[in-house]
Amino acid sequence: MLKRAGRSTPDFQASDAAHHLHPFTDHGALNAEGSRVIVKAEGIWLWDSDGRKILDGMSGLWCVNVGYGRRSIADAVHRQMTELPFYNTFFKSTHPPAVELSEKLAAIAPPHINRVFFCNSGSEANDTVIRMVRRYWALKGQPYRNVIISRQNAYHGSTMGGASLGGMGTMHAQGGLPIPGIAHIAQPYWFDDGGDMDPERFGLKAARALEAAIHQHRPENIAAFIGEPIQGAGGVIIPPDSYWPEIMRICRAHDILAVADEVICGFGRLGTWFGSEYFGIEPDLMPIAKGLSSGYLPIGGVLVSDRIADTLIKDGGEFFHGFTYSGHPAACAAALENLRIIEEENILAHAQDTAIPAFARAWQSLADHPLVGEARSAGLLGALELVPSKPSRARFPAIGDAGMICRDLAFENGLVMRAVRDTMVIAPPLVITQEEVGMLAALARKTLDDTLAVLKRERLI
Ligand code: PXG
Repeated sequence: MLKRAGRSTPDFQASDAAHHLHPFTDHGALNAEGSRVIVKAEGIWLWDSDGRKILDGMSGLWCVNVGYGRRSIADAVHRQMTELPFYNTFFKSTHPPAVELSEKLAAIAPPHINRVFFCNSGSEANDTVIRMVRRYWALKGQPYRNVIISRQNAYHGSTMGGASLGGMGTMHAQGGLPIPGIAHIAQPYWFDDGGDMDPERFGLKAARALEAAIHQHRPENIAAFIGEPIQGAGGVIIPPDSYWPEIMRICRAHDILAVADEVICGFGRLGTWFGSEYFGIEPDLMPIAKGLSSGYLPIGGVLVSDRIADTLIKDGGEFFHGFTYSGHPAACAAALENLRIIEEENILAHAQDTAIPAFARAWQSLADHPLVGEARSAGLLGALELVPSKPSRARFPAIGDAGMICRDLAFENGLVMRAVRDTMVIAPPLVITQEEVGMLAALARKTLDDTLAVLKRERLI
């Protein structure tokens, strides 16, 4: 057993149960089992406090794009902490890491985007989106344009604003959400909602729900549409090709701002710098976080198009918004080194030419498993739909049981794979090698076999 400062796994677990409230956690269930204690990581691999090696198929939480163990990020942060550990970016101040990271982001963003507003997380980025979009329309003399349209089952964070933009019913049911002025339309989830329609026709139908919502809330009141290029936390929902072009056509036809939440899809997840590039769309705002620093330090931001930035700057006066740690020097230094690694190691090319094709083949090979109703992937995002009797797309009667069993067995087998209801999702680091993709697929197949055996034993199938 690996010990840290003389502490054993049960010791960590007892103290964790006594003092630590975890995010998105049923503490009764957690404390009955005890937390898994992760003590170190290298590349795509984690080690727990019992010395078990686990393949991290989730890149931490969809974020460790360049993999673990990057000494040069630690060194860059150390240098920055020694030189200037903190200074704010309010009150006419700035500092080199914030300047250099803004410059770099402007260079990799699409040509119509040249500015960034910094914050500390994806949730704060989306709260910033709400405030910025409404401020923009107020400055344009249309303050009544304040409705933002999002999708059911979207995830945009856990603050009051982020959770309101998100379309998670379970979150809305706690704490009186959503806040006013947010509307939700159906998601482009062909597997669950497509029925007999072919995916491309279904994609158009799902996009046209936006047009219907615009009319329902009256076009003159609509400020923006927000969507993740591919929904991550909702279950790696990959929209049909017809979806995003139609969404953009509708936004432009009604002069509505388009926001692409790039928190998961940004920074190489789909083999391109941004998910917007992957789908060929040009949004007005792009909230970012996660892969911006590969999770080494917390940092987020909103990439702001010239259209919006020019209005805020020229007509705006003061925008009363920001955070103590907006553009934190150490976090900016981590992000800069992370972006340097992505460029100098040609990680996007590795993803496009090697990792993604290998992953796509390996993931697709799981489609023949009796439990798998659909295996889909885009870039290094994948999902498996678990069903009781294929080819029917009907779900298990008790939704979520099969997914939870599969997730726990994956861990036992040494693979982190997440369950969203009965959809297994995966998002390995971009640096995964062909050989490691093979290991991932073998672990996933063994986990599916074990899950099937348990479901049969428990008479759930
Ligand atoms: N937008 C998107 C698209 C996200 O995926 C956020 C915003 C919020 O980011 P912060 O940094 O505030 O957490 C996210 C976060 C899950 C899971 O279980 C997903 C996220 C966060 C926590 C859990 O899949 N995504």
